[in-house]
Amino acid sequence: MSHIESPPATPAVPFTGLPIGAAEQDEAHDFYRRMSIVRAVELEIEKMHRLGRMSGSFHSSMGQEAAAVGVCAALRPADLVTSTHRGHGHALAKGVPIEGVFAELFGRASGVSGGRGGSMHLHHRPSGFLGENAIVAGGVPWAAGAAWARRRQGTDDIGVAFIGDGGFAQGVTHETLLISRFWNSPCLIVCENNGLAHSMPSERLFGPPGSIARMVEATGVRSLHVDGRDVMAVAEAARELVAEVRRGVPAFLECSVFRVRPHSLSDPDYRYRPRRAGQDWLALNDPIANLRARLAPLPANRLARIDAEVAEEIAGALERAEAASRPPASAATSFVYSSPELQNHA
Ligand SMILES: Cc1ncc(C[n+]2csc(CCOP(=O)(O)OP(=O)(O)O)c2C)c(N)n1
Ligand SMILES: [Mg+2]
Repeated sequence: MSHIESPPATPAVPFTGLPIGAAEQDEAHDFYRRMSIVRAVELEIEKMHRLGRMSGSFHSSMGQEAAAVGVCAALRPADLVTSTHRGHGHALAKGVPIEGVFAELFGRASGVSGGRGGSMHLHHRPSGFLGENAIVAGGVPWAAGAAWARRRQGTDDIGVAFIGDGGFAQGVTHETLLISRFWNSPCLIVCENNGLAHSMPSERLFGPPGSIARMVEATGVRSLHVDGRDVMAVAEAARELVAEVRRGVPAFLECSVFRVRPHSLSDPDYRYRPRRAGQDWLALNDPIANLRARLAPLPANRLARIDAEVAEEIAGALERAEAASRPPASAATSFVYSSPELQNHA
């Protein structure tokens, strides 16, 4: 794997991928499980909103699961991740507990942010998940600074900032890349290029998929572009870059992905793309179905077992999260200022 030639972001050519070899079977099944968890959690969140049992905003990462899971597969628990408004997948892939995510979205005290943050402010220090950030590219200097601090403390932990293509249009991303190189901050920026920043096509700003990675490469920062539908390829690219980042140099990874759902629950996306764009893309390119097909010729019961286990895990986590209590009114002013309570009780 190195530079993959620009897979189209919209609508993509059917994606097949190579069969998974024997040596990669265990890992691929693990990736399948992790991507299935992200998908199932977000489907449940959609359902809860439809039923009026959950409130607040929600940005689905359906179709982008392979980027989150592939990148986080290259990380250690102590590595630090920052994320975006579309960050459930990043959180879950980094190991944030499912029940804590659901509870957060239900506004329960047992939520990972005490029920105060909701969908766009998940954070969980014990998993190395510093948090999501609703400010586009706001997580970039955060990850770079945290990584730099860890390096000064003598560790080889790294920081990873997920951004969207819209995040690459933010000046702070470029400033952070430059200063990370200058200060040797071990920081990886992962740009999930889903072809749209809300309704703005990324091609209009940057050119075809892969252009973002090439722009970064031109600044002298090591940069790869990978097909974000292929979790195996993402993990391979991420591992290659993470190994370098751990030595104290920043790096950049562009993943071509696709946003299946509208920008958010309330977004009328039919105004700027065909009504069936998401469905049509998923039918041909679903990263989970694809991996399933690449694994299926071998023992299919192993996949069926994973499906059943994931369904059971999600159902249990959802039930327990919803049954938990809300924070008491008397705690309304907690967490306004920094306090040890903010460290996820760890
Ligand atoms: C600094 C800033 N400007 C604008 C917004 C409003 N906004 C929220 S999401 C979004 C689009 C982001 O696009 P992208 O980074 O590609 O992420 P995606 O939604 O595609 O995952 C915008 C403009 C914001 N949250 N923060
Ligand atoms: Mg985008």
